[in-house]
Amino acid sequence: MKIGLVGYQGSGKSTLFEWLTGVAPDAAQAHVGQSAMAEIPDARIAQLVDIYQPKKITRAAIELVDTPGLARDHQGNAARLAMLREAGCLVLVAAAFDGSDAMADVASFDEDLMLADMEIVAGRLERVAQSLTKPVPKAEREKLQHEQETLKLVSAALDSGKPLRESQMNDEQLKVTRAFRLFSEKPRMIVVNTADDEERPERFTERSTGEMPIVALPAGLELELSRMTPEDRKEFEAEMGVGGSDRDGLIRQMLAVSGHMVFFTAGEKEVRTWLLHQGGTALEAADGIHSDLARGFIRAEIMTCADLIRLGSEREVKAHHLVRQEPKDYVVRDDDILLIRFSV
Ligand SMILES: Nc1nc2c(ncn2[C@@H]2O[C@H](COP(=O)(O)OP(=O)(O)OP(=O)(O)O)[C@@H](O)[C@H]2O)c(=O)[nH]1
Ligand SMILES: [Mg+2]
Repeated sequence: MKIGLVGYQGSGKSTLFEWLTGVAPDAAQAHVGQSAMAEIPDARIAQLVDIYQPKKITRAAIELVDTPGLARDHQGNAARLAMLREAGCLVLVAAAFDGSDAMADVASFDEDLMLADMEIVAGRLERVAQSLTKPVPKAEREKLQHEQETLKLVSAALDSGKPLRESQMNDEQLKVTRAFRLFSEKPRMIVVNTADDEERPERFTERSTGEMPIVALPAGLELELSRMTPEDRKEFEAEMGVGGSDRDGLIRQMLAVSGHMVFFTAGEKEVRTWLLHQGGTALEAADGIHSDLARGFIRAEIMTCADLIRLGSEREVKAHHLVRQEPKDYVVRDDDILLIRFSV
């Protein structure tokens, strides 16, 4: 699952990318963008490891994509965003140092997303219109006409300056727009890259909403701190009166904004977290592990991390009748440990 780091030139995208992934971006590749994985931290993993002493620990990861900086005059930005068509969410990195106005960038960014969408929609409308001038079977013609109608609505909404996530569309129309993976429909969050000596980061974060979470941190300083030895870091932090930002929390927030979550599998062989989209079922979870598990799915045996950690062993959880038997369509929850029973 991809998460795009986007923003205007020099806002600190590559700095944030390196802090979150530990991979230094290659300047020679900056114009095409690059990606690296960031493991999703979870404090529960260490507790499960204490219980199972597994041979192997595997954490689910998200793919972060560092993209070329957007131009403030909007020229060429649609092409720069193109590599993020498949991204599950967009993280706007907005500079708030050296006199930059981060919140103005947020507004400008929405415009760029809509401009990119307009290009995509206009291109498709042209092709649809062309197809309709030729003889096509009736069913195909009706499908194209429906698509044309929907795209015209989308185009009108974008023209009036309305991002798609704010447009009211019915399921049929959403099906059409989703296929195009339009940018102004994607969930997004903001990372305000503050100056090292920012005194009131709340002036940004207090504008945070459920629709658009805002985090503020000094990315350059964080990257420097992460390169220090723990001793040097402690000394530096005490001297400068700074404390590190919550890197783990930020990665988890990106995961949540993208509409995903993790579930667990646990045993003596391996303790592991897996990605699943929010609202995903036991069958989809099984399929994520291996398609054989989905094909031969019988049931999922589920306990929660909370119960296991509280009671200390699987045996105790069973003795308390806290292992549930769940069917294919069970909606997996954040704290669930799954064991999939299947037939081959
Ligand atoms: N003062 C200050 N400067 C920073 C901070 N973060 C990054 N910079 C500086 O801003 C410049 C750009 O940082 P990058 O991380 O390369 O920015 P970018 O968004 O990847 O830039 P492009 O890819 O060129 O668009 C560098 O000179 C950094 O040292 C920060 O938190 N504070
Ligand atoms: Mg960069």
